[in-house]
Amino acid sequence: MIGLVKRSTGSWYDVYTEDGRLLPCRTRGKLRLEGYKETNPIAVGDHVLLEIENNEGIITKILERKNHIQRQSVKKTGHAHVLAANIDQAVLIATMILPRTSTGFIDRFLVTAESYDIPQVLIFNKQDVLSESDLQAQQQLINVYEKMGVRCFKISAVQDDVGVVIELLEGKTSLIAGHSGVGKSTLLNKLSPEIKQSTADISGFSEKGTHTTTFAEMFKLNNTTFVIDTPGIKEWGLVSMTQEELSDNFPEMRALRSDCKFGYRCLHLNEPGCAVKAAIEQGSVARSRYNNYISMLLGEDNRK
Ligand SMILES: Nc1nc2c(ncn2[C@@H]2O[C@H](COP(=O)(O)OP(=O)(O)OP(=O)(O)O)[C@@H](O)[C@H]2O)c(=O)[nH]1
Ligand SMILES: [Mg+2]
Ligand SMILES: [Zn+2]
Repeated sequence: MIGLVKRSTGSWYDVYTEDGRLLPCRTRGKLRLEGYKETNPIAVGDHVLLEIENNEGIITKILERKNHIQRQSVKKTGHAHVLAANIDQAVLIATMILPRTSTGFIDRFLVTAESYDIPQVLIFNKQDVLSESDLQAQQQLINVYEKMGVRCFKISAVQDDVGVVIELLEGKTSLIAGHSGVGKSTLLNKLSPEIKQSTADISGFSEKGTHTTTFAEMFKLNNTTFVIDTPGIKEWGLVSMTQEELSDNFPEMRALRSDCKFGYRCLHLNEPGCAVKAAIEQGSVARSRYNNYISMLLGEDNRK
């Protein structure tokens, strides 16, 4: 029987089965997926083979992944943690305040998803608490990201009808990510009466950085629509890629690469005839994107 991993605690798993059940499962022995070295061999979203014994499943095999998204362990142990497997889109919930999401964090997230060929969406939450100047700063960001083809939405998960989000998720498996306290679980709870994730109260999350959601968990909205709530992420460690690969994961820079005099060897630093540098002067590549690119390239502050 084939199953879909809904939740993993490391020692046991909740798995949706083909015949519509939700079963607690264990593994027998050590399972490894060819070519992976991460801390968690079975991830949320994995398709697995199951044997069923006394209403409990035994996972006997992890089926090949369509894709996965992982981030480097912040402790730099060389380990990577797979956040989820087999996803159709990566949705980042961002907030201008309470807490503030930096463009560095947004860009690291987008670059990572892009490097796995996973389409990205940005949802700016907490519209109800934004001042006039927050709204302006937010609009500038949205202009930057929409121009490069990332869909952006503005919502208040506590006040709005979230129909637009439901539409965006329909028929897909979506990873929902973002800093702790941005409202991931609050939003998901609104999508279905069956989702009852804990959310922090206003005082709870703000300064202390405590995480309310501690495990990634997938929820089924209907037979073809799944969402994955994830624990808040403080820092986003970039997975390793070569210096030349990095700017290819900035779509607006990738589009200019062949116009650079040095082509694929151009790192868009101080090379002559660099089309990216020219585009920044003309305003068609955002300076914030370029600055974040440079900081990732030079490995400065690489985990923010
Ligand atoms: N004002 C306002 N508060 C919101 C909104 N969305 C969520 N909140 C509040 O923000 C706090 C944190 O929300 P959660 O849903 O727990 O945040 P989370 O992203 O799941 O956090 P972690 O599970 O720790 O990663 C709660 O007090 C929510 O009520 C919003 O649109 N506006
Ligand atoms: Mg949460
Ligand atoms: Zn260049």
